[in-house]
Amino acid sequence: MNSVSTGETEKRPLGEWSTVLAEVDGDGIAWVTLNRPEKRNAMNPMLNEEMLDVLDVVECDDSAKVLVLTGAGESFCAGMDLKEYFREVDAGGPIARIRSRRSSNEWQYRRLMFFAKPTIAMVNGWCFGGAFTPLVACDLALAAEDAVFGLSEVNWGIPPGSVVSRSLAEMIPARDAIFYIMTGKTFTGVEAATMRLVNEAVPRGELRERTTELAKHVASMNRTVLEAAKTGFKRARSMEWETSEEYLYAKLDQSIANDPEHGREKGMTQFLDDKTFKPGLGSYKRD
Ligand code: ACO
Ligand code: V55
Repeated sequence: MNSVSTGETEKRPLGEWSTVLAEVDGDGIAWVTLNRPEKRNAMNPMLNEEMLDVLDVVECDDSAKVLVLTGAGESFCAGMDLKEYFREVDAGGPIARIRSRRSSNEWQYRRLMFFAKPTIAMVNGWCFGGAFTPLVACDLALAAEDAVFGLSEVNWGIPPGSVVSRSLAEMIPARDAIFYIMTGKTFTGVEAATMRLVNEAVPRGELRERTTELAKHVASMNRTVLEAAKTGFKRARSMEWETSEEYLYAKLDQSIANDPEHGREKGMTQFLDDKTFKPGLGSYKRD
């Protein structure tokens, strides 16, 4: 998978980074490509620092409606960089480790999980260890059928650290999670879809096209509502029922108040008065 245009609309760079490629296309899709193919896109401290900046730029750029996270070459992401993130940071002492962990965790789940725009992970190949965190943090995920996943930490003499195991617990059944965490065995994109780690697995040759189709769909939707809907779901998961009711109603009212498109009002008018739209047959007509 490379980032060269394949019949899609023209892409504009969002900035210049040494380990990440970020471009936005004419459909409002921000393609964020982890770009260390010679190291299988392993996450080193430089990539972690740069991703913080990339996420800021994509979040603030008005032309970007949806973020797609993928990897250059044959790999999605080979996890943490064993040399630069573990060995070299260890040599730098305890403060170096704290700072390095901070930028890593900051982008991989804190920023990505509650990103202000919809996010899609496009798992084009290898996905190991630390890569599960940004994968789970993305709202949606598609994988190549032959992509290979693994919690390889046990092979390196460590249990999964950071929020890797927590991320798995959020997304897949405990039986599957514990099996792969304890054995370090690999599984394919097809198996990842079966255990619902990804929404769908598609043949490698169709992955970009299918992702573009899904990304265009969410890019065309009401952004205020999507942000409220996803944040509502992700935050309410860990709340008491009573608190979640209160909170989700607050999100609903906030969404109505903040929606410059007045989607609710428009939809109601189109259904109740004009009788020009039925939700089961498509979305309401925007201006
Ligand atoms: N950290 C550092 N370097 C890596 C990593 C990594 N996680 N993964 C790959 N590389 C480097 C290799 O050392 C090699 O570097 P070199 O060319 O300087 O020797 C280069 O990337 C290419 O890797 P190969 O192994 O030659 O590529 P291949 O296509 O044969 O295999 C694969 C790819 C399967 C991803 C293999 O590299 C691999 O198993 N990597 C380790 C994956 C892993 O266990 N990650 C989890 C780390 S622990 C954690 O994330 C918490
Ligand atoms: C992992 C990831 C980390 C880390 C230690 O198992 C282990 C993965 C994202 O950072 O600091």
